[in-house]
Amino acid sequence: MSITLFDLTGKVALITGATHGLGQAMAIGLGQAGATLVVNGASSQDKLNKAVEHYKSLGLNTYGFLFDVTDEAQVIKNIEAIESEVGPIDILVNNAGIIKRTPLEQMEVTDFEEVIKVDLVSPFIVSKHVVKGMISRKRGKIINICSMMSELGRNTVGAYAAAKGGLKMLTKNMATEWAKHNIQTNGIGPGYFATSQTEPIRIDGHPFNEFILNRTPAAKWGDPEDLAGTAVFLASKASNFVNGQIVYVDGGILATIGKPSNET
Ligand code: GCO
Repeated sequence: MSITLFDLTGKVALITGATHGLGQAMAIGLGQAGATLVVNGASSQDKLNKAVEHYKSLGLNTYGFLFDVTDEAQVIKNIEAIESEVGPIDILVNNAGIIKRTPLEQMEVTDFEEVIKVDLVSPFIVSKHVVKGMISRKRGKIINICSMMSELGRNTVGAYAAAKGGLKMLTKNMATEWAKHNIQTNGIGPGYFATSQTEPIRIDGHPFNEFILNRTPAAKWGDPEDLAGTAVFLASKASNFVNGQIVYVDGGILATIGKPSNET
């Protein structure tokens, strides 16, 4: 098999929320496959600058753009700037997301709405404005970062599950509407990974840590690097006839009903 199937040389990849965590791990994978990286952050210029420096220290051609992915005016302005300063966006990874862990009956409506806005509405906003160029060029790759919560519920993450379940279906609809333009839209559903987002529920001795180690057939938390290969696959020629699929990188969680805690 020709390795050029996975070669991203000459491609421009925009990854939202890529200053740390899974977004950063996927961006590094895309960069190491040859893509020019455009990394987005929303919270601080300093954090974004540090991230861009880290990417560059790895020898990756990287640009940083600070904008709020939920603000359509900022999205329009920055996509125009990216396409004029860096080049047409070939690959879009909608990774930016937040989570709020609160029992539904105690959750403020404003908090619920904020999770939906960042995790579900922003992928729509960014994709709507990136896809215009992809349609005109008759090619593009869109990757939406879903979750185990695209398929399963869990106590206290109801807003996040609603958003990520919606993102799974939005991915299928993007695929439905845009495949005729040679644009492939798919999702990645990470399992439980060792990141800052999961730190509060991963510390040694936390009941959830034990639960996940038991619930995951691979019996470990994922390493963010474990996501890079799937991101490269879905961003490359190797997936040119793959559309509307959510690839779960979960150590086997969705494959199993689980086992009693005293069973090895
Ligand atoms: C949680 C976790 C999850 C994971 C991931 C699973 O509180 O259950 O943070 O949301 O981060 O989304 O796919």
